Amino acid sequence: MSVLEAPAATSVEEAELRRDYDALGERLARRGVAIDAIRDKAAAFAVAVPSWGVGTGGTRFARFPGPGEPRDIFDKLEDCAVIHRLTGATPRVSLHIPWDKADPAALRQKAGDLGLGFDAMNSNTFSDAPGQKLSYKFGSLSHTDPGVRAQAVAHNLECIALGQALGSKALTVWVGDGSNFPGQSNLTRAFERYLDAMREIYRDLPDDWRLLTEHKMYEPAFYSTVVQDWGTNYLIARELGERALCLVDLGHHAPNVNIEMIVARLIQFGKLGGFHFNDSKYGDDDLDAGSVDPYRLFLVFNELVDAERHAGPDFHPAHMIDQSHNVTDPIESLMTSAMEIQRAHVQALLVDRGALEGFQEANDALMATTTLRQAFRTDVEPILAMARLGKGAALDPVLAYRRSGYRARVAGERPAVTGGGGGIV
Ligand SMILES: [Mn+2]
Repeated sequence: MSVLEAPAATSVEEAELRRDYDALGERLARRGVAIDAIRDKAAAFAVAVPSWGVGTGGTRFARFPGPGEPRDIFDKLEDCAVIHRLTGATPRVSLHIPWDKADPAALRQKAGDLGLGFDAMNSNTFSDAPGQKLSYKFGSLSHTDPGVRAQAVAHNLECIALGQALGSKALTVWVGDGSNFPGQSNLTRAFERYLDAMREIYRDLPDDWRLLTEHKMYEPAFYSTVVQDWGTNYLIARELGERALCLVDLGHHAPNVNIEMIVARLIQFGKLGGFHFNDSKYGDDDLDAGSVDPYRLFLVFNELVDAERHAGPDFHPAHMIDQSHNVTDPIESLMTSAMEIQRAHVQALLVDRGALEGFQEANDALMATTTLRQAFRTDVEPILAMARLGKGAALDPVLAYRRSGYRARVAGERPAVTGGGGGIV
């Protein structure tokens, strides 16, 4: 088994970090912020890693696998463990079925040995599994054929059963259902069929589970999708019941859509279930979180931190990464993204909420937006590094990973793979 331990910080590194941290602490104290409390929240922050993210994703055109690609879910869990050991921020893995289907006892054993747990289960009715009786070519939960719908429902129930054996507490459902031509599908009937199928799944959802539905405006269907936007997603959650919540994948919106406002609306009506974090420039690009527009990521967390002040104990939206890595080492991208998400959270914690509310009440637009930017501009790296130090993670995870030689080692153990499917969801 390939396990990587985070290298201990040298005394020089630790002393330098302490000086940076103290200097930042002094600045924050002048703003009335106690840095240790922020560090503790940073240390408690967690985001789940997608099992499909540790392999090279590829695009619709090609896939260029790197060395040491994981061969199966057990290799994937080892790579996920590296990410968590070095960042201290990713204790759980989100599985995709049937890609990760395996004996639950073996999965539990492996994850336990690696110090990992399982996050939301993801079903797959957007592609045909080998040996599958009926095809999802023309849809799954909304298909015109009741036999296909029944097969898709049964698959989701199978995901729940496996998740229960693994200690998961949520099922995420994303369907590629939709149409490519005007007139191809009756928009109302398709949504009715989808809702009826989802009701069957929801009926069998364990009492302590959440059902997360994920909207996406286009692709693979390019004219219409059945669950195309947050409004439809909200309708689904409202129709199904209180344990049905909306999942927001940052890449599943039209360019320039105000995602933080969608987040605020879903929070206000108790239907925000969680996130698939990534970044994009044009569409569902699945780029690394915070790599293109870190300010947007910060603005999403600004809504979450604001909501936490008023929310009850049930407010704990799921944090998951959903990216596709084409030109980087997936482990490096996932570590970097986990830290960028953590950074956005910490920056949002630094917003002077009292001052912001005062400026909003007084209609002082300039000072209100300046208050947000003051928090966003704060270099919180010493806080993140100190949180990692306290957890025995690496001060500089990417540097530690490169020095470890992990990729070269697993490349020797895992035969090179060619081609293969994507995993862009
Ligand atoms: Mn997603």
